[in-house]
Amino acid sequence: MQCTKSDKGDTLPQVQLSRPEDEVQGEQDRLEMNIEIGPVEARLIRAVEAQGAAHLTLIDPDSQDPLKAALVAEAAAAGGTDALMVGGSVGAAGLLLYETVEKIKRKTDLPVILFPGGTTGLSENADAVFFMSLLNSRSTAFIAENQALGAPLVLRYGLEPIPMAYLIVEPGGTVGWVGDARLIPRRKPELAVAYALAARFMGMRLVYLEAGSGADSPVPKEMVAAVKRIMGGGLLIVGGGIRSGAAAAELVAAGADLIVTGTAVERSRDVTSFVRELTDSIHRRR
Ligand code: 1GP
Repeated sequence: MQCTKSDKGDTLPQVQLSRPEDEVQGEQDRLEMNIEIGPVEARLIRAVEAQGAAHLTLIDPDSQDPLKAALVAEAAAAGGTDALMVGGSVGAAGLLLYETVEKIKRKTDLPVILFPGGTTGLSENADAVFFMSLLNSRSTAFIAENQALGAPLVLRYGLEPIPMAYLIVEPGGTVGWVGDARLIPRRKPELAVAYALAARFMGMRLVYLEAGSGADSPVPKEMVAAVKRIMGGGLLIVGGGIRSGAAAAELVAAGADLIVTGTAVERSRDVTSFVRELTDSIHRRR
């Protein structure tokens, strides 16, 4: 560490504020690239185009140890899931998150997309991040502040940001409580449409309708259909409480492009068969 004299003449440690030029240039290059659709988002789009819909397996690092998480990911990949999401509302952070991603990446080549609850949900060894704003939160922290604090890390880590509106529908579960969401009533699809339209006008390419992990029932299909009508070329993600191929197929028939399942996959005794049931039910159903 270099030392320098202060005005008062004593010797102070000098903090290295500048970073190597090649690192900064790397960030500049990524900044140019990230303005457009990146490789992971492009892969999701291609999967939806080719199969009619795609499936994402959500792994919460807080639900099992990293090795078990990696085995679930490997089994889900064998069942035909299209990508992996890693994150959770509580405890999906730090070393546990890093090791979970690390072990998953050793077991599968599928893209790993972070699903963060805040800046601590970022990990540099993932491929991409759902860079999302919880538009129906009462708290500006979940709409814009966590995003502002996390954006420089996303750039530094080289994660692909996938711009997404996150909308929480009744009952909302843990994430609804943690995210201080003004839950969209299940019988008010027009409110979900209004938020989704606002998201599109703000340039977000994806909209996620979330009923909350472990919800008794998924987002109503009438709401999915109403939102799909205004999505244009954007992708509509639906998750929360989806427990069977039949439920997933109904949502895809209503307009969901991407189906997320977490709890049911993690609890399944035969992850590969269960994910195969889900993927067989949604692929080429439209
Ligand atoms: C939660 O939508 C996801 O964020 C997945 O929900 O755990 O109910 O599958 P489940």
